Amino acid sequence: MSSDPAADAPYVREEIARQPGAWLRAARLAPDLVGVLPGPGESVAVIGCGTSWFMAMAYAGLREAAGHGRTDAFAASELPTDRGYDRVVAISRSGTTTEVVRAVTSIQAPVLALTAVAGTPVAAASTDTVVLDFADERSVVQTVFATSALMLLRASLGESIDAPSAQASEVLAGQHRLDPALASVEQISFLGRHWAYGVAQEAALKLREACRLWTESYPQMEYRHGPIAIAQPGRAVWVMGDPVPGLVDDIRRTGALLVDDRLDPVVDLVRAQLLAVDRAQAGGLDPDRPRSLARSVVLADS
Ligand code: F1P
Repeated sequence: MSSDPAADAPYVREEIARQPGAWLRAARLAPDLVGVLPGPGESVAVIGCGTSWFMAMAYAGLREAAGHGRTDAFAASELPTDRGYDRVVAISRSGTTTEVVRAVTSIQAPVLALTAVAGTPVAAASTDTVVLDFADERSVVQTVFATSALMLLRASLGESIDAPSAQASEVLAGQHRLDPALASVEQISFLGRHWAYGVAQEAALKLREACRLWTESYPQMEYRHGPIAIAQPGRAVWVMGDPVPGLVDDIRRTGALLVDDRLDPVVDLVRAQLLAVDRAQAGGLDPDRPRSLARSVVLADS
């Protein structure tokens, strides 16, 4: 151990804290990327793996809701190659993930790569590359790269990132505190609607990766179709974004702890990231190096 406590802090804590500034920086890139980022009316596929796939899902939901055109999100390994998309957006922090490399090399459409590292195999196989090097990370667990990529894409749809950035700064300054009981619940189900479902998936993944918590994630309206049977005292249900009518009452009846604070879903994700790191450290785990994970999954040729 070092005598400087900051030197022993996991990298991911500093990376989480960098998000409000990185989001603004990413958003400022959008106006100069017209013609590179998907334009209105284009039919678009967005791909990634793990965290990057969940950011793809969120962007796809937002872009369609904004009326910019058909936008489908796929795990990179599931991208159909015969649908005639006008453009593919590939999100990959490392730029080395095998499934993403395979997808971008097998598709005819122009590909925009959003990555943290220049000169990688994903960048080499793509038509255009935007490098968010200021959002690269040392932790295996992704936070600031993924959310900054999403904020760039949100900005490209005409959204201002000022409000979510300010709200995330409040979270990092200790406002919008979570119920302390979340430190010890044995299970959390994250619920989201439309684009927030992608964010809910990412929140659940963050807790699985960093602190090995049992988490699940569902579209809000799906939750009553089975998964609600899991809810009970000692477990939690976390609604990201605004809940649909009646859902909160149904959750309360289960006795599960309810989180329903109606923040911007990506800001709520910051709270989930912090909870994941807190729980990891409380449990003696290193949140930067989750069991069985690597910075990217690079597979042997098969
Ligand atoms: C994505 C990925 C995630 C995983 C972990 C490491 O890599 O493999 O699936 O959750 O955080 O990164 P990338 O293609 O974005 O580099």
